[in-house]
Amino acid sequence: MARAKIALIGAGQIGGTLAHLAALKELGDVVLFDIAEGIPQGKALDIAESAPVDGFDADMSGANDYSAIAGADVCIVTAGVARKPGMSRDDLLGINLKVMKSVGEGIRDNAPDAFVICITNPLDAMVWALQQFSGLPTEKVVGMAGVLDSARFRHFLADEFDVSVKDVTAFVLGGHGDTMVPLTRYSTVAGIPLPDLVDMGWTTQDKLDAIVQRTRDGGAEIVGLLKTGSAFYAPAASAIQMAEAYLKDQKRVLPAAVYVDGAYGLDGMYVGVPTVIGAGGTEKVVNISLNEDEQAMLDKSIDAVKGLVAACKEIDGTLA
Ligand code: A3D
Repeated sequence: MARAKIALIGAGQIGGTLAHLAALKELGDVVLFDIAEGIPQGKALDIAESAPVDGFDADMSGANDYSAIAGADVCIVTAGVARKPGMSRDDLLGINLKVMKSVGEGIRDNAPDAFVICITNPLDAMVWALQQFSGLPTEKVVGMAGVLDSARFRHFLADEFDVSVKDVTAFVLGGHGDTMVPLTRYSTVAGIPLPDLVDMGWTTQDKLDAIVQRTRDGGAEIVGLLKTGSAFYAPAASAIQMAEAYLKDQKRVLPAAVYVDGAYGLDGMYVGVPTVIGAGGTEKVVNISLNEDEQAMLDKSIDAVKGLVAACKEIDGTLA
């Protein structure tokens, strides 16, 4: 069987890391695409030259023309600009919306059967715009945020409890932003929910609240340290997990920005919820029951995403 083809739209910090991870995991042949001349070609060649050392078989190429992504099975989109200190994700909206238009059209014309994973911020609005501009089915266009946000939550929890990250599961709902909803009730250490661990004296409610806030601010913490850009290792690892779930029909249950129509009382919008990812794309939305507080936090997050989508429509009148 022919190898899968993975197109990476945007060959910046995340794009380069995605290419390296996809190659190391032998997920398929990789095409890096960018408007910057030489960058995708240079990164592709550099990674190809590591293949004899690491021992992977994957063709690596770079391009500045959309024809190079023809027939891609997966497209991962990081094209656009990233945050600098002092900027919110929402500050990126105007610039990145224009980028989503050209990327969406490029995918529509060259890789209409692909599973598309958007990473560009502000995530929930950009994945919506990308689906609109590309015209691909909603179950084939998804946003990466929840895997990263819950990975950050898991890392902080494992640190606090001094246990393996492998035994910590975490649940994050809502938009990718300051209003995201880390759900402690559905987050566990080896199946034991976090509120029970507070009762067992493993941690305190105050410490847990601080970890929840640190998770919400996780992106800004990295931006503050790096100063010249935003996180890229963990975002890339998270998107690769989603791409692998699709390519290998793993039916992974992962939090992601998916088009929700019906569940959670929503009538057609992109927001972060748990979803099953397999060969059909986002095959199912997992509709969990929320208590009053959780529902209120989710509603606030949904309102923030709706505000961003409305801003997109104001900027680009062709968006319905
Ligand atoms: P960066 O290293 O700047 O790479 C972006 C690349 O996009 C650059 O190489 C640009 O040349 C390229 N580009 C710009 N315009 C176009 C275009 N029209 N067509 C093709 N390529 C273009 O950024 P990065 O890789 O660090 O981050 C990429 C995006 O991911 C940013 O919008 C970040 O805010 C976002 N991001 C999202 C998360 C989430 O969890 C959702 C996390 C981290 C970063």
